[in-house]
Amino acid sequence: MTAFVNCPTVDIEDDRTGLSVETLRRALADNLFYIQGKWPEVASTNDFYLALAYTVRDRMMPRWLSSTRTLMKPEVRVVTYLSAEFLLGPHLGRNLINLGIEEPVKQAVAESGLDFTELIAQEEEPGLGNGGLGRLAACYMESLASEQIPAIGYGIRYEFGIFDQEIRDGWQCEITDKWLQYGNPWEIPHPEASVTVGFGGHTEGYTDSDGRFRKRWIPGKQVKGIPYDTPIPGYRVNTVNTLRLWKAEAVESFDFQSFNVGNYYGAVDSKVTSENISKVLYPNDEQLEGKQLRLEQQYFFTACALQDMIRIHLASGRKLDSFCEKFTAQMNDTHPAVAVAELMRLLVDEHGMGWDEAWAVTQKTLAYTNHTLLPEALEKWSLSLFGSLLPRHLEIIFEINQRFMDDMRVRYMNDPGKLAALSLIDDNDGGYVRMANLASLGSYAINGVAALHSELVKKTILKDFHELFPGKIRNVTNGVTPRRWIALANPRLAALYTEKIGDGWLHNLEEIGQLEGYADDPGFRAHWRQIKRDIKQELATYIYQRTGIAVSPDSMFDILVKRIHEYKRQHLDVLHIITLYERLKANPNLDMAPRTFIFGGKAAPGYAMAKLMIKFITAVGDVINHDPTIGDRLKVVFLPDYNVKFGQRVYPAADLSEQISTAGKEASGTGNMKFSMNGALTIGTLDGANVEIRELVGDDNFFLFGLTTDGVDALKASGYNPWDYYTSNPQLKEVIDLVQSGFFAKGDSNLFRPLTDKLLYDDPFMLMADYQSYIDCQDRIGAAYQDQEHWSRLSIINAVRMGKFSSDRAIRDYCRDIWQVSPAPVEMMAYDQSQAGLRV
Ligand code: 26Q
Repeated sequence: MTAFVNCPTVDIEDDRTGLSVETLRRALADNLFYIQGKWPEVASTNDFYLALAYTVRDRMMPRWLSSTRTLMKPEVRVVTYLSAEFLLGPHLGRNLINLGIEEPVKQAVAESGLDFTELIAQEEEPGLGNGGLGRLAACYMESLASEQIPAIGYGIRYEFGIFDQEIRDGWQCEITDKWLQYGNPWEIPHPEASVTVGFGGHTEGYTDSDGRFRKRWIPGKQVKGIPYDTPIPGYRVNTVNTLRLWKAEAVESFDFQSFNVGNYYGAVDSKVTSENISKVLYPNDEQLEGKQLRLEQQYFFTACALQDMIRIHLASGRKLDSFCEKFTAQMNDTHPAVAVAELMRLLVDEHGMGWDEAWAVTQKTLAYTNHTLLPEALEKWSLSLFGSLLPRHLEIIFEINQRFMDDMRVRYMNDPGKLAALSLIDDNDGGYVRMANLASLGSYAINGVAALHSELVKKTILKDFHELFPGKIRNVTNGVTPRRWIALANPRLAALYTEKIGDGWLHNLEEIGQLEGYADDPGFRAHWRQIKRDIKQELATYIYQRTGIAVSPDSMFDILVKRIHEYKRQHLDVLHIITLYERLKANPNLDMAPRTFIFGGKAAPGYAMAKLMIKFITAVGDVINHDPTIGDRLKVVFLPDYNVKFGQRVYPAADLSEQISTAGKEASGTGNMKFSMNGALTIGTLDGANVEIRELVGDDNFFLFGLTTDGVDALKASGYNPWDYYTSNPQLKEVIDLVQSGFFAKGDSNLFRPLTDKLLYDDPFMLMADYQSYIDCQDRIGAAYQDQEHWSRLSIINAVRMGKFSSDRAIRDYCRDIWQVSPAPVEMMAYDQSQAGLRV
């Protein structure tokens, strides 16, 4: 078992680490009995799943603890990833692959009379994220471990993650995600490592024993942060990094003072308030104005993380002036940007460091990743809310800003426009703290997430910072982990790759490029098609079970899965569907490639237009799917509750990947990479990472349509009028008219009026302008699909050119261009059982 060569504890068939089928079988039985406390006869599937999970977790332990010891060594540099979201997906399958123990475990499960697939399916995924940003954090944690980079992920252990979605009468309903209700075997709480975080109160000045004037913060309330650690094993290496998520609890279970005066309920109330902080994940695209709890969450996990890092650093015997040598902390968007003020406060107020030195340390520790250009998504907090919750931090931010503005006044000769743009404070409407400006100033590096996006960051939202600090804004194009998105999601494709070129591609995805020659091999193409056909059949079965809609695996699977948002333009896809429908109605004998349109994604609960878009998709589907003249030629499916687990089923089944955002709006996209890696061709705009995907697969292999970012800007500048497109394009007019007639709404011509009105009279995302180009492109795709040999060729070339989009490459880019950190292979430290229980 190559995976464990360095691990002294596993040469023997220890019951907790042994890997023979017999030992694994016994361990499974023991865990069921001793941990679940169940006889097999009465155990549920979940009990067996938990027993299996503990069996696997035990086998990670020696490496996990050795990795933690490695990270504590004073000379080892550590990356910390600060993120409000980690959208992990199920652990079990990934852990088996990365530890290299899938085969014996499968066998042990079978010999125990259990169904492996059923146990895998039992795992409730931790949905601790909204979408791309959270999933990126999860891919990066996995690649950091696989690249043997010592790293800690810091975030929040939400009790309720992203809501579960149900579709009732075509509308989205939100159900609380109770992911912890049947237990979480992957986490280990460490109450002994708890920290305390303050909120509210006031600040006061004092003179310290050296006669220096100092400030201190007297918080109005305190909350305890308890770390829950989850192991993240790298692929076939000893490194097992830690994801440390914080749960909020009251400092004391009861406020005894209130209790003693007879206010029992009041006392419990304050406990409840503290625990609210880690209760629920906020959906994005919600109006944030005045959401105090969200700011509390951000400060909570950031403060916990920084205290933890300082503890680790001091424990290794070093001083805080070298903190930035030990750690680099990556801020995943501005959600942890209060770290700039908190690190200053810890260094200056708590540890007595001088301001200038503390600022230098802070600026050398933090780095910031931007994920959006949408102006409405840029975080800002009103001074009144910020000041009441974090009074000392607001003072620190004012101080940072004052010094910064003083410098800028010298540089820009009082150019008020420049100063206003750079300032950390927005002076409108009572004043706001601008989190992107705070993060940009307090960091040593800023990066965008795709080449185009990084250029746009420099040209738009951070233009003035770019001019001031040339070279500070870099690009690191996103990536996704091939272990989850190929090996786990698409085992048939993985087996084909390994059969042809060995399994090195799992470490180094660029190796799949060697397969390109097979695109010309008819036998290989047939095999490729067969794999896709089998997976489509499986998805068809699943669709039927979930929705009762029968779809044909011989139709083209045309898939759009991602959060529902106007800029992502799911409704443009629907306009195409209606166009095809009208064509078929007008000409029932039309020769066209049959298509199954599959949608998935959640809408923010407060985003009415996004929810209407879901209803629009389902309503159009209801009509078309039940129209007997259409048959298998068009089917429209909205699959409820799109999540990571479900993503693993759909990416491998796609023929066509829809990446159709308005140019300049999608920072990168990562679904585009997952589809392409699994052999789907892309229809897309020149947006986000689509640009780089197209560069690699070549113009002939990518179905491009729509305006470019420059085209969008120019059209807007020239006075964009969507109505003109409606009146001048008969096909488009017919489509919109049909929607407006109430045809898809049982005659209710008002239901979709907000949607069509917005397109006709405002259309900020320019669907009307891109419609014809989209339809023409889809027609080319339909024709290309009719020639299956040709399509397979394109599909193969497309997939094997995706090497660049491994998150391993992205992590190596971060290590080299930003973090200045190198791999630190973990040396296994012996766990001597004969000494266990002895204090040494
Ligand atoms: C902010 C404040 C308050 C409440 C919620 C939020 C919030 C939460 C999540 C704001 C934004 C998000 C998520 C953003 C996101 O997922 N962005 C995506 O990031 C991906 C990874 O870089 C990119 O590929 C996508 O293009 C980008 O949309």
